[in-house]
Amino acid sequence: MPRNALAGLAMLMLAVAPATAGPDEPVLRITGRIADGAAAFDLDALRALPATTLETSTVVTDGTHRFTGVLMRDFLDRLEAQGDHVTASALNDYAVDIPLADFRDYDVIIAYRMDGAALDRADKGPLWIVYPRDDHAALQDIRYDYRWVWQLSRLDVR
Ligand SMILES: Nc1nc2c(c(=O)[nH]1)N[C@H]1C(S)=C(S)[C@@H](COP(=O)(O)O)O[C@H]1N2
Ligand SMILES: [Mo]
Repeated sequence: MPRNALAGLAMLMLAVAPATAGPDEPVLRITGRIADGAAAFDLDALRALPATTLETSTVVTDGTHRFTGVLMRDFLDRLEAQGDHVTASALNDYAVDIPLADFRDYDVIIAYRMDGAALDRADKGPLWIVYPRDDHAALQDIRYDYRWVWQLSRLDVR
């Protein structure tokens, strides 16, 4: 294939792939009651924040896994979030309200890595809200299972 045809093909592929987040695509948008009204993070920006690792079982995987991500409490503090709950929404249009109290009471993370590998969009990624389920009996409950939003894409602070 001629060189300019290849270049054209590459441009076309970029143009028709809006659903695939590139390195600089925002993966998480935050709206509502935060200091600046709205914020967006790409994966590199999230990875640049202080990281927390936790090991836990989940209701949708076998055994325990090591999750790495940002502590939700610190993340929302950084954005000067105020309010009562956040509505967490996902790429598959799933949405659930999570009381902000969860993040004070528990070390909940926005995970971007599991067992050392980036979370794949086809497998709960690129972001997954992960609770330290194995550390607290109270978290081993369906009420909290709903809040483990995988394919997380938006937090609306209310
Ligand atoms: N993005 C997304 N996250 C989600 C859900 C969903 O449908 N989409 N289901 C929730 C529910 S109801 C539960 S019990 C857990 C596990 O759901 P699963 O078994 O469908 O993976 O994930 C939660 N997180
Ligand atoms: Mo569920």
